[in-house]
Amino acid sequence: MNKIFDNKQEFTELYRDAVMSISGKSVEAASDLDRFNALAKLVAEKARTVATKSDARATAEGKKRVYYFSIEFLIGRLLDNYLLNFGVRDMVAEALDDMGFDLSVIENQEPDPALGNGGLGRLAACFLDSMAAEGIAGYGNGMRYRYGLFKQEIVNGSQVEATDEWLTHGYPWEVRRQDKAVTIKFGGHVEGFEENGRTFYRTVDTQDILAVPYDIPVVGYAGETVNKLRVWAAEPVEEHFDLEAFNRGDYALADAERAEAEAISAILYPNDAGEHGRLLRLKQEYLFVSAGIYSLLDTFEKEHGANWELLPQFVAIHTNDTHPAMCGPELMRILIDEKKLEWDDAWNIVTQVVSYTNHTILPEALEKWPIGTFSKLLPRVYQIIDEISRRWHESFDTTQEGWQERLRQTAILWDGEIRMANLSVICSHSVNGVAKIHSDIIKNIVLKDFYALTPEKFNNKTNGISHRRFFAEANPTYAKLVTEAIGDGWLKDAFELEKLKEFQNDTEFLKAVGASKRANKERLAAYVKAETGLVIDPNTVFDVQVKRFHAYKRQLMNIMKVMDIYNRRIADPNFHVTPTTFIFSGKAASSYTFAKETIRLINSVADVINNDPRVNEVMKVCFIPNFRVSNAQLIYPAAEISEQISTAGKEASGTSNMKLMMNGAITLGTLDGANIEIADLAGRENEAIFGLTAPEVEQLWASNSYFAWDTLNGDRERLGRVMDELKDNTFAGLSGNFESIYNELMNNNDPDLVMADFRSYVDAWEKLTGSYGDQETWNRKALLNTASSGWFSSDRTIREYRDEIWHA
Ligand code: RUG
Repeated sequence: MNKIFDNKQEFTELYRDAVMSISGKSVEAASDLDRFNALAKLVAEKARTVATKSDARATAEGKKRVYYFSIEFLIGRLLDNYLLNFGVRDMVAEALDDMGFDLSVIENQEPDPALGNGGLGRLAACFLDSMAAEGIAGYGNGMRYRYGLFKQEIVNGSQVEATDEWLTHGYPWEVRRQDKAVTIKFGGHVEGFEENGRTFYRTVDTQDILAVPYDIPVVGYAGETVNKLRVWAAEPVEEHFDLEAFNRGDYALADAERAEAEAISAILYPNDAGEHGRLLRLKQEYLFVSAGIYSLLDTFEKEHGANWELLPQFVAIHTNDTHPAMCGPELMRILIDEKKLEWDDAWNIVTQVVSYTNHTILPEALEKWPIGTFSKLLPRVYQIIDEISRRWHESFDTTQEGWQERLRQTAILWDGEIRMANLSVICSHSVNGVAKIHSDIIKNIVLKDFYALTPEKFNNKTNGISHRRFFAEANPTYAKLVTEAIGDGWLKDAFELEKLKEFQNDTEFLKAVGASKRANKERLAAYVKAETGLVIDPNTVFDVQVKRFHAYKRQLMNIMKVMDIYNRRIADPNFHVTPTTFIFSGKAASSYTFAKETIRLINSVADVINNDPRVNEVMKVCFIPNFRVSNAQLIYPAAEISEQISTAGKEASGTSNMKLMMNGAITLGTLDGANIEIADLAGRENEAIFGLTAPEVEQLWASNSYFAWDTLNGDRERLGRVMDELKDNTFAGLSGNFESIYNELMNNNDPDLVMADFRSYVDAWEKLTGSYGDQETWNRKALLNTASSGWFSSDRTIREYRDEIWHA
């Protein structure tokens, strides 16, 4: 363990100085924010010192460097994590306590940067953590959005979006690297020129933007390796402040150029409904791709000279989904136009360096760009894509039967659009899905024509999570219990959690597991009370569904279950309900009406149920606003039921399922995404599996044999009642009825099979909660979930990427 402070005394002296230097005050007189900034600055400085050594070691050892390109990095708060990874968390807490301060209060001052939407962005952050823990020279490359994903407020039950101003008080972890800024060229036109008898191309009359990097240290567990996350901000190349306009009082015009440039990195995922927003998104994608590639080539050239043929030996570029799909064409452009390589040599390099992860099979989430928009913004990149596409067509063996259909499916340019997933596959040497079932669906359905052509490219890498952040850090009471039982080796090697199986029949240990869950429930209840005013009872089952809102994730089915149980209890006060708190949290995209209506429905049902004394003893509904990494770390440890109820075949993997499993929640889920692997590892008997399977769903649609109306008519009493209540004012008190949800289901034949799975879901829930009374058995299941969860550490996932994709 590379401890950054030798002892309490050394830390205390350094810390007092740090507070004085940033605030000009003694630690006693400073504010909590000052105390946080000083501590973060101190740790960041130490981290940067280690980073310099890690970097020098990578150079000396000729290590291959891995660049993880992602438009999202949902890193969460860093201070606690870095104290833990440097092995000084307890010592720092004690030293602060001696000075009269509480570490957790100081940590709560840290902004929680929302530089991502959900699973994809958090996965990228977990991967950074694990790359550093595994000693890989691995770097994140992304965007520094001035405003992260919106802050969610709930007003009259509805989601209202507010700006996420995470940089207001500065961000002590980042360092601006003006010296590494890169000029990015947009627009203009391509012209050819002759040099040594060869024709080369360049883009002229461009609008240039400066991409300025900010580096954030990534501290690996044990503190031996510190890597970095480099995020790019857009700025004007030169200041063109219009003094005349300013003196006229036209301030906006005076600084118009800066505003225009900065807009590119202003916000995560600008609303892509209109052409304007989409164009901004495309600019973002190109900016972080181009700047990232220039930056990594610069490092390569310093280490290995202009020996570009060595690039595959020393560099891996991983593209997280299709947002960085331009990595292939942009690297081609630079190698051909600027490094003067021949096409075939450049292509050989690119296709050995670039790899791609697919995260979704939903057609609407597979990116496509209109050729017109794209070629105007990036004319030379478009030419390269066009040439890749031409050569792809040429490579087809037209004597083979069915080649036309195969070409149609795999084409890059089609119907006036650029298909970014196809581009990614063609430019990559490896294509992976994120759970076994998802990788199989990719191979057999979504990308089956590519799979037929190059089966060797395709592989599975089931997702993972940082067990240190989401277990050790988030759940200190349980983690302490585990360490007392099996030692702390599991922090490094999560497979050691397996040793907990020895305690499955130890009554006292199981009681302690239950007690730790209880403490976490109390902690969450206090948070909920402070945030929303709602009082929830830690004696009830905490049933949790926390994730982005999306129709296929079926939060709707969950709240319909709550409505059904409510109806039955009201009809019959003797109907047994295991006292439960139904907890929801998550954001809906600002333009996604159905998802926003589902949030409004949950809050409206909550309003009725929470104020109905007839059911209050046995049920409460709780919506926790503004789901983000920091409150997720409070929610997962308190959960007893993990709701993973997506329509089978639609959730690529899911990762909250893993975090909840690790924290001892029992999965109530469909056989979808990584739920399947969870059930296999922990044993079906320790989860509650229900519903249609992916092949059954496929068969249902293929045979045209599902009729939502028939399902409704077959269950008028319960399902019919719930559906009627969407329109009959039962839950309209807060802000009206829910016709749009009703219509979406009934007019579109229940596209996510909510009604088809409704009864088996409610039955499974009743059976599961019915067993809650036997606490020993319940706690044993919880323990076996934790004990089986080591495989879901992102350390394991990263080792697979390292060995099978990056060869680093
Ligand atoms: O929806 C998927 C999740 O199933 C998955 O666990 C996560 C990480 O692999 O990625 C999510 N995802 C997919 N986020 N964005 C997309 C499509 O761009």
